[in-house]
Amino acid sequence: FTPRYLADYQVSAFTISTIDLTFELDDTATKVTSVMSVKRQGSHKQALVLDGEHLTLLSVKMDECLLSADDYFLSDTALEIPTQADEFLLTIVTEINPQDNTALEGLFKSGDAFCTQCEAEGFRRITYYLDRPDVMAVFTTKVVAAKDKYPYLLSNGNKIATGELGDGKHFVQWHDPFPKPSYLFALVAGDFDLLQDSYVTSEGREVALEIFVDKGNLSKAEHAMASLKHAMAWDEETFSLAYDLDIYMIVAVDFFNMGAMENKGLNVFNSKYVLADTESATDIDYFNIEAVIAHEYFHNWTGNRVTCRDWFQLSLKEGLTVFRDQEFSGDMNSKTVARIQNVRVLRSQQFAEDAGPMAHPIRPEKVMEMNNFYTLTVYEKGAEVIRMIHTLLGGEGFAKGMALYFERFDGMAVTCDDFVNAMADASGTDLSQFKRWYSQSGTPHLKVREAFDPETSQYQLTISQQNQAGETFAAEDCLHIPVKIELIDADSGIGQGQLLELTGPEQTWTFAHYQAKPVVALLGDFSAPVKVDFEQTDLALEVLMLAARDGFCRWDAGQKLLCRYLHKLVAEPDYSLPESLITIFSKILQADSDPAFTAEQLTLPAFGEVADQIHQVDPVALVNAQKKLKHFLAAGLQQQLTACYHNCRQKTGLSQQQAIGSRALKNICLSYLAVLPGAESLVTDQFGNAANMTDTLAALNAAAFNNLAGFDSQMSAFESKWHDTPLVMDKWFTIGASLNSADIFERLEALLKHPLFSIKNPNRARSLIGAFISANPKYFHCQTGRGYRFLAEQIKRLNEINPQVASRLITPLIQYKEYDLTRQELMLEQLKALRALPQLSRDLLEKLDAALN
Ligand code: B3K
Ligand code: ZN
Repeated sequence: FTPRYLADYQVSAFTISTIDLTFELDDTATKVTSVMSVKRQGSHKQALVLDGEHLTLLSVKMDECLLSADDYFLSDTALEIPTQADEFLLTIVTEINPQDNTALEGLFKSGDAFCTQCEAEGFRRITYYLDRPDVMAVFTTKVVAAKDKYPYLLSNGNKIATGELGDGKHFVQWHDPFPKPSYLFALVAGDFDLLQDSYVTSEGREVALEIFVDKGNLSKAEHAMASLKHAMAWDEETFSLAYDLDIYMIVAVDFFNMGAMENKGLNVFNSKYVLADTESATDIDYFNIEAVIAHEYFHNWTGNRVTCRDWFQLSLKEGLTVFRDQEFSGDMNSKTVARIQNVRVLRSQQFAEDAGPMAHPIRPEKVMEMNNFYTLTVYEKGAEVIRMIHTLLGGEGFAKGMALYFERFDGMAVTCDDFVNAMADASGTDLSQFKRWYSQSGTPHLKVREAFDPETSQYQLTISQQNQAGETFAAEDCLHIPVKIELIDADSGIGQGQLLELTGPEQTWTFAHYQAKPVVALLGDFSAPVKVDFEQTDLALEVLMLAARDGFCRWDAGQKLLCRYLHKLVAEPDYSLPESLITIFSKILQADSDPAFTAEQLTLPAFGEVADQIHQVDPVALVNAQKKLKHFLAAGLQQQLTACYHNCRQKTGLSQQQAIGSRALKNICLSYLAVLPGAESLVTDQFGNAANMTDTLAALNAAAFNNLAGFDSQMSAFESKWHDTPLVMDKWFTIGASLNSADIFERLEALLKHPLFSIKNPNRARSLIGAFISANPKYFHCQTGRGYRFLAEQIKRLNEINPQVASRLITPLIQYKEYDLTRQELMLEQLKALRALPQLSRDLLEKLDAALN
């Protein structure tokens, strides 16, 4: 396996303008015939080298001439055809085995259905091709299969022919008029229930909307359909982008490596992001479905109409599309709460990635396995970079930039630079320094100082920028950082907002006419993906928690206060927490805020977020600190939490949005109350009377977290009720794996042997293994190293079954440097053992080498 470098990019030696595919579907021997018009690009005499993996080559024909094995070179990864011809028709027949394809890349079976996943480099597992995003062809696809088992045969674009064949077989042929890279190709065949609707675009095009789900799940697709229509309207209103084909299809499948895939006109989705009803899905599931449906839809313009020149440019489509889906979610729900969720993901996961051995810029420079770069950095930090452009240019300037981007590049495969240039040119803003964000890795720090002079009534704010190691950036490395601030007058409590642009190593801003030192709210709306080193007093943070106009800053001040005491408790487990914490959170509970927002304020910072802030943290000391803080707040606020809990429970006549907020607040109250002695009955009562999955899971989680006596019987009741509903059983496995109980390892073994567990199903594997490593830090990090051994064993199994899933799950091990030396050694032991495995996948190899070198 050799790495590839961005610096080595070269235009493809050949291009393909049309491809005509025929699939004769069969579980173990699907025959794929591909007829391509190939053309040499530029004046050179290089051979044609097509990518191909896990393929059986049946025949190759150039124009009318059948090639013999002497006419080409075949390897495990390529088919090389030496030729002098400049333009020819190439016909290739391959055979593939979808049934044995447990990696779920290329053509595979999900239950009884056939489906594909081609991004990033899966098309080469279907046929020999120039499998790179800058080769864009017009696809025509004919699918042939048995009619009784596969009544629906789908591919990209518009249906152009159907027909009956002998032997009970039928065919459907599709044509996609938009030239596209192979990663956007899709095929689905199966028997489904179909939810149909339609949408008339702002351009007057009537679009058929079709969602295909497993039989019996039709009513669970309504929310996805509504979300799709909202997304279509939002993109027309916000960016004047309308849909461009006559049909938009979504298929939900149970076996899928990630969330969903934006194939042109035929999205394939993990059923987790399609299916929902209130009985079986939580409020968070509903939110996520809306977001992912929108994300894939938005890709039709940002990704499909304008795509990436090469995979190093992945953030061109992903950072931008995540930014778009975040804005959409903010408009459809509470903007502040949605923003808080984004920041939690960054701080609890992306910061750790950026500090770990796989740290990379949002535009990586070196890649061994592309699937390893669908990361929080490329997606979430990438979205933050786009958001900063939006902040610097303003909404209108940004919209102009988008318009120019499509005017220049529609139908092309381009780079991140092309995007930023369009933004700069359309708005007349110099973004040359800003572009450094695309090459920078590691989370930057802002070091902040303030000074107040009562004589002159001047307040001064000094901000310097530093790299991850705490060194001030050299002038030539300085980033262009938008810093939104708000100065709150100490007397009136009134705030003044402003946007500062930090471009040098250190800058000072002076503000006049302050009678007393104002309190500064920094990084409003989290205006840059940075860490802030700024020692504000508890008192200042309390002022911000109540008075900052910026909702993010109100929330953030509370989180900062809580982090401060978590740090103290980690250093000194007997530290006695101040009553002032109770006073301020009591005020938060009394404040007349949006309940969803109050719930966020009451939520303690995540384990991963605090772990990232403490050098070589003892993870169990952190778990204990979290527990102690939770207890302290629960005991001090018991009366208010109880009143708030019952108040939320009794509320009636709420809108859907209000009901969601009220449930969030109720359930955070429950999570506090459940840590107190005698809370058992509250949890049991909620479990017994819950009218929706959000409340059921909140009760079960409280029981698991506190290892309450009723846990096992509740879990059995839940299992009997839901054992036929896979997505709900995923939740059951997740809760089972997060139980706070010393016999957890025996329980994990039992869960692995449960008849419904299958490591071949990514959702199921993640729901058990992924949940244990992220939701059960106390036992995952236990001193004996058993948690690490458990994970390493599962990764070893997955290495051969599904390298992509294995590679995601290894994350906490490769980030071993976050933890104390004892844990580091235990984790290293597992990493070394994994590195020694025979048949190590490219995915794991890349990460293990990064971690061990
Ligand atoms: N583009 C896909 C992700 C493909 C992942 C390949 N390993 C989904 C998305 O970002 O919309
Ligand atoms: Zn995407």
